[in-house]
Amino acid sequence: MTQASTTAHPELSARATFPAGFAWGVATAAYQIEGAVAEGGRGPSIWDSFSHQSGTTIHGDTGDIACDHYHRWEGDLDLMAELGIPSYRLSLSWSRLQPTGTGPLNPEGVAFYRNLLAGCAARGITPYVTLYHWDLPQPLQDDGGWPARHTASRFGDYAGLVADALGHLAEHWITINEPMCAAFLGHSWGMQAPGSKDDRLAVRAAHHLLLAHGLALAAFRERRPEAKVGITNIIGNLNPATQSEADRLATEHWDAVSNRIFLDPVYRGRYADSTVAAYGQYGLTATGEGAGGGDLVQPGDLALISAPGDFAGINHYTNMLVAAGDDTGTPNWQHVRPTPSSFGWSDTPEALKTVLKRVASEYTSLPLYVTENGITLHDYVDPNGEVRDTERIHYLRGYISAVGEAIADGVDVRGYFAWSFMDNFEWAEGYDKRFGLVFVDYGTQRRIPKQSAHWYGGMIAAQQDGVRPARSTAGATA
Ligand code: IFM
Repeated sequence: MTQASTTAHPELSARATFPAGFAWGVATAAYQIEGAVAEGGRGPSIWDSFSHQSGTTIHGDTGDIACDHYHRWEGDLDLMAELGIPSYRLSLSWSRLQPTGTGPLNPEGVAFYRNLLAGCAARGITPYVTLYHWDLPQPLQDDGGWPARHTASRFGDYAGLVADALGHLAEHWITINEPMCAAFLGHSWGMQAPGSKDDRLAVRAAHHLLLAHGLALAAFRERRPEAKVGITNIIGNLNPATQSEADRLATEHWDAVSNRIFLDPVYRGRYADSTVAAYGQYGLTATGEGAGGGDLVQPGDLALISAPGDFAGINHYTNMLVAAGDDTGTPNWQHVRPTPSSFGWSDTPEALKTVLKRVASEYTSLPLYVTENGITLHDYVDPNGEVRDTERIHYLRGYISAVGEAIADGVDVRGYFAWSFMDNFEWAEGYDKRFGLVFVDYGTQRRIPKQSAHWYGGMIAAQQDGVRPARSTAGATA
């Protein structure tokens, strides 16, 4: 690990410390910001199809225009640089790069991302690139989607082509963002694309998303051995609602099917017994080796999935209390109160510290990156033209302090990416939820940095240079 910085920010915990070279950034994802869904040779993705079906998103919102980043990316990168944000996690749209999910890459798509990544470099911004953030090309969905094993192979092929075409433009590559959401929110809960409600499909999708990670990692190792590659998982902090045995078991179950199902295969090379107990009925086995294997987990899969990566990406938002459910066996959970967020999610930074310590002590000694963390609020532009999101500043101060304290306690965390750079299309919640540090007036596409954006830029400057924030952050200490 690199040497610890001695610089502290007056508004962070006095115990917080960050290593020199710590990556301070913001994050976005292609479908949430790009728009231009029918331009540049892009093909349809499952999110185009899903969001255009009636009743799937709030107000029928779609990502057709989103933040129009496809046309405004230069201004967006300029703003990022002006705010003093040195690292940017973005995702590539698979269907922009490979419109049908097979065959050669689309030259216009390659040019777009080449310019974007070169544009980052020109502004001194370090890109962290995600290969898959939920926008599967629709033709691959028509051919079975993630529940079909061959989709993982298609992803491995795509990753290899991307490594060849763009691999030299970024050092850090994230294979898959939050397989939990892609598998379960998309195939079991029906609230995200493709919208199925079938646990069997979700479990199959989960395994194939992990296999896709393994294949993409192998493709990068072969073609870009210098690249640093990892997967990003969303990890919630779970505690039993009461001391009862039933609530303890419900918490263990929820952990098995939301956290461990993705952590154990990648970092321990097998599915946990508790996960197999829950999903064996859908064909999930611990390793796929030996007797009793089915067609889902096959010999060799876990070796690919658990091949050593270079870092572990962690997205964290939720801190939940889990209670035993009814006789269907489905646990009940609720977010720890109070919940200032407009999603009902809590502002409880200790939870992130707990998650970081858990991953470091139970799963991996790889460097950790917090690849997403943030809060959605009812932000608005006030009569002075400002967006005073003091709750977001409070949230960031707490969570960033928690990361710094985890580092002080010995956890090797190398970066923190606020979700999100700007307000964007929040999936089924459409434009109703605002996670950005920058406010987007969707009607005019005007960008207005919120107070939190200035606070974050000032905090980064102080970490890097020992300089206190130049701009007043009224309300920041409220
Ligand atoms: O907006 C999403 C992002 O795409 C994935 N992680 C959670 C964020 C907030 O819901």
